[in-house]
Amino acid sequence: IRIEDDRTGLEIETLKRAILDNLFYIQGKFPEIATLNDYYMALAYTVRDRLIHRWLISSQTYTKVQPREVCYLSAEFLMGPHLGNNLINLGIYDRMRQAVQELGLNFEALLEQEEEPGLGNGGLGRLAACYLDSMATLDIPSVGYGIRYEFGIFDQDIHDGWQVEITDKWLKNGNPWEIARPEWAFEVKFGGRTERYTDEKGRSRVKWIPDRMVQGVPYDTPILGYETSSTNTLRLWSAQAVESFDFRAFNAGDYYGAVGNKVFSENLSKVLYPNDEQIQGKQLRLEQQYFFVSCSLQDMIRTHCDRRGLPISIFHEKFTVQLNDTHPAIAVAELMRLLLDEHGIEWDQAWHITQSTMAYTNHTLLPEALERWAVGLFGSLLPRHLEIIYEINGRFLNEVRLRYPKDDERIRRMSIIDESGDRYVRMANLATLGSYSINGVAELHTQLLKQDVLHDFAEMYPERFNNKTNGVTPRRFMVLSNPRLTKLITSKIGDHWIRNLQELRQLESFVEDLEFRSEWRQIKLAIKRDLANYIQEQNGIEVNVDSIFDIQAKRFHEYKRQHLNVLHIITLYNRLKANPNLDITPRTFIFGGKAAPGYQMAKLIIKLINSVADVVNSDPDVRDRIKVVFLKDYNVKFAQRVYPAADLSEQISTAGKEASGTGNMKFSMNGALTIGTLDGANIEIREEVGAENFFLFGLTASKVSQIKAKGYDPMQYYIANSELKAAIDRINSGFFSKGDTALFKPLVGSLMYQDPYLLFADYQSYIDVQTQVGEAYRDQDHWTRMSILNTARMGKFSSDRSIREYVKEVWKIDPLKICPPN
Ligand code: 26Q
Repeated sequence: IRIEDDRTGLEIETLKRAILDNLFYIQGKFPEIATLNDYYMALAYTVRDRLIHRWLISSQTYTKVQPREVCYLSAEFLMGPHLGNNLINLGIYDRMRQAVQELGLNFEALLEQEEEPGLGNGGLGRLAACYLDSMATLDIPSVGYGIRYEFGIFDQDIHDGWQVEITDKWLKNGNPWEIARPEWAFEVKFGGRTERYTDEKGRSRVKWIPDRMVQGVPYDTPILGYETSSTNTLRLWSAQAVESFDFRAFNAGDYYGAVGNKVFSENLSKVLYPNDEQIQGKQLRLEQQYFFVSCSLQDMIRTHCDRRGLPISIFHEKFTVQLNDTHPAIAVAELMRLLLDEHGIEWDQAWHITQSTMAYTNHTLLPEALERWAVGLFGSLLPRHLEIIYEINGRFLNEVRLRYPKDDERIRRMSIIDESGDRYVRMANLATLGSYSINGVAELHTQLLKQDVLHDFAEMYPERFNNKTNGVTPRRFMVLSNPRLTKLITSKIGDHWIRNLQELRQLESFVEDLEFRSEWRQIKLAIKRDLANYIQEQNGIEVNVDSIFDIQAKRFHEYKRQHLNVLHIITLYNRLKANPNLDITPRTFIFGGKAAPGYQMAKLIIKLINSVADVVNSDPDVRDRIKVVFLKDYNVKFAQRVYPAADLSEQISTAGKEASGTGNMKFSMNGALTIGTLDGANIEIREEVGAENFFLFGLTASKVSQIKAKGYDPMQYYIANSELKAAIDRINSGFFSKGDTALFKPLVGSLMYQDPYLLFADYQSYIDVQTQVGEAYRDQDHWTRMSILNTARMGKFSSDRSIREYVKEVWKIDPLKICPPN
């Protein structure tokens, strides 16, 4: 017999031996006293061992072949748990389950044990994670660069209906997936001043004399693709004090000063800012951005020049940088600085290299979410970068003047510096100007981007603008999260759909198969039962698994309009109170999501949902026809259980506000129907699944701007619509707040007098279509057909398709096959 190596073997006996070996030698425990976490760690190391060989071969191959690579720069990577995903991508999920069970352990409990790395807020961070999976799967040489936050997105608890934030200590039990590489650290400078000098060739150069310095230490996580050996790197930077600085202060006798410097330095990567879509201009945030961008660019240049021995002049031929929103946009100025000041390259060549390297993805049209930094703050932190930005801007505006003479308004709009009041650096303008490609994340979003936020740039450089509709990875959001559906699909069409999601189309031919429909329905029911049990345990609420599971799970924001959903609930409640025998289709309304800690209105909407839940769930008149559930602490791990359980997915943002949405895709892939507006990727989802399999309501984006331009008056709707009025009055009366009429005033007041997201204008249309949903659900057979067709037609929304488009149309990179270890 042949005995497999404990670190690489894939047979069940080998896996069992390896787990026990890691328990002994890594965790240092005998089985008798090992905790669940010890076993989780032993299992995780067993999986990691099997990644490492592929990982080393991958980097060795990249060093040898010197392929063109993409570096995905993102302040957030919302990875979710690694264990299950790595087992899927290694192709040993079932075998490992077997091995674990033969050791007498509970496989599900071990998967559940992993603390998720929540290093992101929501869609943007999760998109970066899906793209890493697809880049590895498609054999694209790539690196993800970001920040190793010690505290990720906060954990959410609910006290008396209110959100309470708890620090996320995700590293408390150690992280088996990362490897620290202190030998590859870089220094990052802050503050101080610049000096001009003449170099040995007599050229005028600039030196930056900082007043602080921080070290960035890389922590690497392997990212294995599905059914391939390509294993790329997620490299996250952790801030550490620079030793020499400590010693200087220490030698001068200033021990406390030295320790203070250490504290300052390590603060940098301490915590993820929990805001999405609303920015505050905090200095620490800019420090974080510059910190990880500088480390990443230095790392690329070192790889290029030192490890590969290539000239800096062809940097842009070997590297392209994708900027995930403007959070890393300082990269434009930093690469210029490195080329000019550290490598002595002339301006024009440096600008050519920079502009040929950077590509920028925009994720938002909301004006309040566009990043800008006060010039004073910016200049005191990054004096050299401000000089460089002024120079870029001066040269650029000269071109604009040549092209559009005497158009001062245009100059003001296009300037990187906003001078309309206090002066700000506009990061979107910097990113746009510094990039060879600028893209939006859904067709509508790209169109509005070109029409609106970046209109002048799109007019001047139309060829640089393009659309890349978002996608999500079917490995995590179907195979891993929905094993039952995966098994059924695979039994009918084989398993190639996991790599080529368009093959799901073959399911269309099973729509007429009665047996198949019945299996489809039973699977959805079984998954709903699981979620119902969870709800019973967590919330103490009993829900009817035959009711419509109507789910809205996403960050809380007024533009996403969770409160429109609440107005529907209250409307149904009012109808039931008025007519206790009303025959309505039973529904379970499920919400999940976090609010930014400083966003009072979003927090008040959470409180409203929980207040309505308390009343509705305990009112005997309702007779269990409607239930309202708020599931706390919605994160990636939990989302994987939620998407498969939905009958109805709520995608109800005001048209023109949601850049794309990606949760909408995850729901629909798992057979939920969507109720949604013509916003973001909803439009394209509806195009794919067919209008007859999608519940559309609401104003279009152009109608929304028209109405706003004419002067929108929500009060007119309130007066004219008795059910809307009754719903609002119900909240106002204190009915949901134990008589406290003040509690929801800010929310109701905002709706009645401003309603910036047009809830009132869309209310009736929403209610009407919800009625159609209720009716459609009664025909279970027809609903099942629609559900199957949703899954069958979602192939476009695989992140593999998005990445293929980036590769072909933006990055121009060739795939590089990695030889499997023998
Ligand atoms: C910026 C500056 C300071 C502090 C925080 C931020 C910040 C952080 C995160 C701003 C925005 C975000 C996140 C934005 C986001 O998630 N946008 C979503 O991106 C998805 C992927 O493209 C889209 O599908 C969503 O429509 C979009 O809202």
